[in-house]
Amino acid sequence: MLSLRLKMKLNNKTLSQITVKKPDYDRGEVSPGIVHLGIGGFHRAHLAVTVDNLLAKEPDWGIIGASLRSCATADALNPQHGLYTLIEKSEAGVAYRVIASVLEVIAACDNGEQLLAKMIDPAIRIVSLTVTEKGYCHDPDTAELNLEHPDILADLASPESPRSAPGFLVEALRRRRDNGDKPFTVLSCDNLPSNGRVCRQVVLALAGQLDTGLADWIEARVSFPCTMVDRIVPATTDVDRRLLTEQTGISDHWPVVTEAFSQCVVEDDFCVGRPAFECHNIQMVSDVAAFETMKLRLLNGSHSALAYLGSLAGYETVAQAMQDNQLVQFIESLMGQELAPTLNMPTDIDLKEYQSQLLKRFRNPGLQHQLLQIATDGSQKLPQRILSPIRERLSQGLPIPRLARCIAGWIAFISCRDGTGFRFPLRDPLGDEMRQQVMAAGAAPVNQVKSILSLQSVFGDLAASEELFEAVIRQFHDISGAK
Ligand code: CS2
Repeated sequence: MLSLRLKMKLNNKTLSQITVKKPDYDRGEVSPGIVHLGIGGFHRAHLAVTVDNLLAKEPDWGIIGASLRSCATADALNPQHGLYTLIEKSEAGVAYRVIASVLEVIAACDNGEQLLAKMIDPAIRIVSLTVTEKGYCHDPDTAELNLEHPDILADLASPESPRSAPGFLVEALRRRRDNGDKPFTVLSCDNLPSNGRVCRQVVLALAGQLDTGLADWIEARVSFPCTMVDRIVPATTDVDRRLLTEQTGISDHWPVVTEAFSQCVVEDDFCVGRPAFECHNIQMVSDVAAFETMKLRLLNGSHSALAYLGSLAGYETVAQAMQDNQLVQFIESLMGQELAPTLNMPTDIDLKEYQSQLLKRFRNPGLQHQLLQIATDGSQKLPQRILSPIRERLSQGLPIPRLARCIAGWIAFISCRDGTGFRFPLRDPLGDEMRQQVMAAGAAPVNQVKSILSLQSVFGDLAASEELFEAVIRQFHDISGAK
């Protein structure tokens, strides 16, 4: 009976009394081997779970988490000694599991030096990252470091007290080199094409501005494997926390909600060793590019399409939008007609099966995945999800009506107004600039579309494409007429 359950705060002392699935190893034996930058839900539902699976055999791979922007995760998780509950929602119901691989969390905005001290400890052999697309401080079109980014300017002015993720990596690697120590592997787990290579490029560019010898050392000694990491992780809500307590007795400030599905493909290139990931459902390969492009276009591209078109249609969550037959048909044909044909997959991958599995995952009613969560940072996400396939198809003379509709949906999402002002909140590093552009453009749809398509850092060569403009404006009229 729910009301009879005792409410128990999650921490090392109460762990033995927790009745849900929990670690099969002694936490006292675990020592850190990984520093993770950007310890949000995505990491805690993914790499941290894999590490939890392997700590019984390899206890020297514990995780020190770091948040570069906010103190919230550190404030919630440290009193729980890093413990948190993974809430897995699937057709089979809800499964709970306590994850113990995170040993501590550092809020780097207040304690940068503490984070650097951990990063230069030679016991740390991997520094992994989920800092989102914008955390790489690069130009989304060219993937080059943006030397005018405020955080990069700050890091160039005082490299010893960095602010950005590339800044922390460069400074930690500099100190390791100066100490005569080995470097660490940098493992990017973000949704970027060739994420390892992008990360390497921004790190080398920043290091090169500061100390060319350091850039050479990093180039020669540090590996930056690419990864494809996939698991849908909606933001946790108070309702999730309450239900967790009601159903398990666990009082946890920072649980993570996710689906049962999980996939990870990693390039096997680790300069100072790695855990036996291959024994824990991670596919170790020599090249992840095909997997990465498949996921970025079919999953993330469809997600972005649902986020903008679904929000415009009045839905709040992915599962709700997936109840709309017209939208589902659109997503199916976007994937099948315009995205899948751009992919070149190994023969053992069944793309049709992958697409139907995605539709099923999107329908998961347990997840409550907010469309507005996915709609954030469109300027950083759409280049790899939608614009790269557009570029490829246009160069082959192929039609792009559905891909153009995604861009038109994004522009409509940015510019759409209701009685009181803009209809949707816009969380995007270029948000203010884009809103100013559409306001300056006035009410004419042609000008609104042009104002966004002219963003060079997002559209690159496509900014000048008449074909893209024509295709987008047609869809924009269609969407506006349908609203
Ligand atoms: C989503 C991703 O928010 C978004 O942009 O498309 O976070 C997506 O849920 C994950 O990549 C799934 O692996």
